[in-house]
Amino acid sequence: MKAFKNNVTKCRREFDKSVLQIKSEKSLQELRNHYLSRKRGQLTLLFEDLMALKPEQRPIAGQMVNELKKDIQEKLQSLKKTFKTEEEVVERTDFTLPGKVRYWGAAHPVHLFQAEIENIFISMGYSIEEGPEIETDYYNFGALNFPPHHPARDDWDTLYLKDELLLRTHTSPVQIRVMEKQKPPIKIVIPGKVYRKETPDPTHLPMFYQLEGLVVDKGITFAHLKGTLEYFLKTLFSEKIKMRFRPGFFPFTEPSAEVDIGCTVCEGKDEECRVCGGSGWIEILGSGMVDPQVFKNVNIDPEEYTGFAFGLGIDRTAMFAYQISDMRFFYENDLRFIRQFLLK
Ligand code: FA5
Repeated sequence: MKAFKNNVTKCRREFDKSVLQIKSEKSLQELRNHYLSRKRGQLTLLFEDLMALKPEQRPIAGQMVNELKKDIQEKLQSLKKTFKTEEEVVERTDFTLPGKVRYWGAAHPVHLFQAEIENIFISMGYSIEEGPEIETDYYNFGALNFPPHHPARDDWDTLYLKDELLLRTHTSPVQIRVMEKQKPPIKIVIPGKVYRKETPDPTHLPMFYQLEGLVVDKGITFAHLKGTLEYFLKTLFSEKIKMRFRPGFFPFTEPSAEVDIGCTVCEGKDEECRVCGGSGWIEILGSGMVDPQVFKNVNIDPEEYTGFAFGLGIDRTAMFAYQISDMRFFYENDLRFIRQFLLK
């Protein structure tokens, strides 16, 4: 009986020592198995030993083991609760903390601006067309009245691909594609990306957006071109916008004109303005009356029909509308810059 009593005391001491080492739920479970497992647990062994005692000793011995078992169970139970509370602390939501801000993807400012421009033309009865960014020499130049080796081709710093293919340098080739399959009356705008071998600076990019306009019908004159662009720019900017038509040259329009607006960045007050170069004016589009040769190239009779066309730089116009001093900001992917437009 004495040896049995010693075993119970030893078992209790060892348990008390082990319990202090417990740091995780896993080690708690291991400790439970070590003492309480039905098969080889320490208490099961003690109960087996008890059976070897004399019958009159067994009740006292049984009481000792049961007490030990109860103590062990209680300690394990309270330990388990501490782990639970720690876990719950981690899981509980603290509603006083500031929330996590999740940003949704959104349209790019240049695309938002493009949509604004499109809507003005849609309200004037125009429809929208698109064309490929990889073009043939014929559509980008030939059909637009640029003879081979003509010096005018040098003005378009072209990125050539292989064979007759190139990255379109303007949206004008889509004029040809539309006139080939559609007979007048035609009243369309063509937005899209264009590419030029240019070094980026505040007003030039190697990839930028243009919006082409084309109107072909009987009796279309330069007055229609002028009135349309004036209405468009006043709607886009304001009634007060300063604009001027300047003689220009494009092989596919005759006569041709470039359109400038008053510099919205310095308002003509800064002689060293990096945007207008101190002139107070900035060019935003090229335009003109469709050259009769272009009509002949697409089998439209120039004696019967006349038309006007224009090509507007979308990024460049956006820059002035938003009074941004450098067009490159649009493509630097700085969210602090981009998000300002989403809040508009
Ligand atoms: C053209 O591209 C002609 N296709 C426009 C045209 C269409 C004339 C129809 C007549 C009839 P230009 O190269 O000037 O023209 O470009 C037109 C506009 O694109 C410019 O006024 C400017 O707003 C914009 N632009 C030109 N080059 C760049 C550039 N590197 N970066 C950003 N915008 C540019």
